[in-house]
Amino acid sequence: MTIETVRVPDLGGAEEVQVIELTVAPGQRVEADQTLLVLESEKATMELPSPLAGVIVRILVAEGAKVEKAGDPLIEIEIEGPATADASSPPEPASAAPPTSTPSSAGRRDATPVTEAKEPEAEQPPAPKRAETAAEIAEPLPEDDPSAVTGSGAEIYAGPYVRRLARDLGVDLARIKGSGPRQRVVKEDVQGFVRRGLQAPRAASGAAIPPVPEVDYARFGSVTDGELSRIGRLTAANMQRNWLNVPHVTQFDAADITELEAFRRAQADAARARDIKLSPVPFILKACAAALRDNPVLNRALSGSGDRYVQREFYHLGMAVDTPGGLVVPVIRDVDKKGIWQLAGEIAAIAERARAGKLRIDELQGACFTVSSLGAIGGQGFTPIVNAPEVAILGVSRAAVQPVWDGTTFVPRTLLPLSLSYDHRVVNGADGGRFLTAVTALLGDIRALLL
Ligand code: CAO
Repeated sequence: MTIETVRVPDLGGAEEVQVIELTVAPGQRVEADQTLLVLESEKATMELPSPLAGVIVRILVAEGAKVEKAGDPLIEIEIEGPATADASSPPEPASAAPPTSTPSSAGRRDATPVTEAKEPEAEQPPAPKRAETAAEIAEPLPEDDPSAVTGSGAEIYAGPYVRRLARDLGVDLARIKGSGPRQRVVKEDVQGFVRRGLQAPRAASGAAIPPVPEVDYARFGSVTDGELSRIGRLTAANMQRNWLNVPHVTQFDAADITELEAFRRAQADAARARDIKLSPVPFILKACAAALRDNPVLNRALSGSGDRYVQREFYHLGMAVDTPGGLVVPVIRDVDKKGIWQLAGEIAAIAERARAGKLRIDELQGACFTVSSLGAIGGQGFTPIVNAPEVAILGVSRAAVQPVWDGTTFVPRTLLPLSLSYDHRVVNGADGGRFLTAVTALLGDIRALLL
């Protein structure tokens, strides 16, 4: 029988160290690396693992006891096999390297820091204002927030330092899910709780936007994580800004493009000769420019203060392009002044440059209105988000042949689903309705585009 003595490890110079939890009892069998007890200093909480498998013989410290110096005995274990040379020897003096979780060549583990914090004075939690406690400032965690807890106070694992910190800040530890071993609440959990509460918008007025809870999806299955592309991050910020600032209305209609499609097909040879692909998109841009001219409200931009507008007298249209890096919206200038072939050529060229990531900044600026065409991809309709300070955007879905009643019988017609979203601060429903009716009429009879 060999008795190993587990001793106080090198604590990296920490002065006040306390045994905050004993996780084993005399007579208990333990495996190598199993946590025997938890030590806590003002800087860190650390688990002390068993160096080898064996049976606990004696525990030489009590929970709450102060640990005086490195090398003091803590627990005796009867181990299977010969003792290791250094298992019972005192660790290096406090000036040596801090504890590490890397097993030594003998398979022995030193104390594992669960949390390593900066000096308390270097990272003080934000001080609560006036008589308010941090807990009063902090928003309650949503019930499905994984960091919210439902256990009673009696089940809370936290050391005296953390309890004191929580008490000083007015934080109820029962509301915090610990990140330490056995869900022990550590100093960083309390600080994070207070920080999140301070950063969260106050809900007192009822107007704040509640934050979306962070979910640990790994609890439910295998996951990987990744970073948004630069364009993806910009798009996310723009979409959120536009979604939050613009009161949206979306109106739906369908243009009968049977004749347009017949005309487009009839241009197949001419398109080949010009080496230009002729899709419905240039016709749609052209119809939008004409409808904007006749419905100038949709060609306005609202001032930041919201009490003035700018009436644009040009017709530069943004065109959403799906690229490998994300969504970009280059601008086709003076659409009203250009013919269908020129527009088709420009659309193809600018979409190609967008996909190659070769757009210039000025090619992304100055749009009055945006067209987002998902027609080549599919779908029957969607609600596009206005690209503020523009006040309207047209979503185009996939055209399909449908039976249409002509007064006597059903006839097959090619219908193009359109959805117009607009900023209801600037555009009234009647304005939107007139604009969309104009677009459908122009696409239904493209001869009107000549007028
Ligand atoms: N209904 C049916 N077919 C359509 C169509 C529609 N509404 N619109 C285009 N098509 C057809 C075209 O005619 C073409 O078919 P043919 O070769 O047989 O003629 C095919 O779809 C491919 O078109 P395309 O995508 O190459 O070219 P396009 O001019 O239609 O569109 C562009 C150009 C840049 C708008 C498009 O490629 C694109 O990137 N769309 C995505 C926009 C987007 O992501 N919007 C969402 C923004 S919000 O998240």
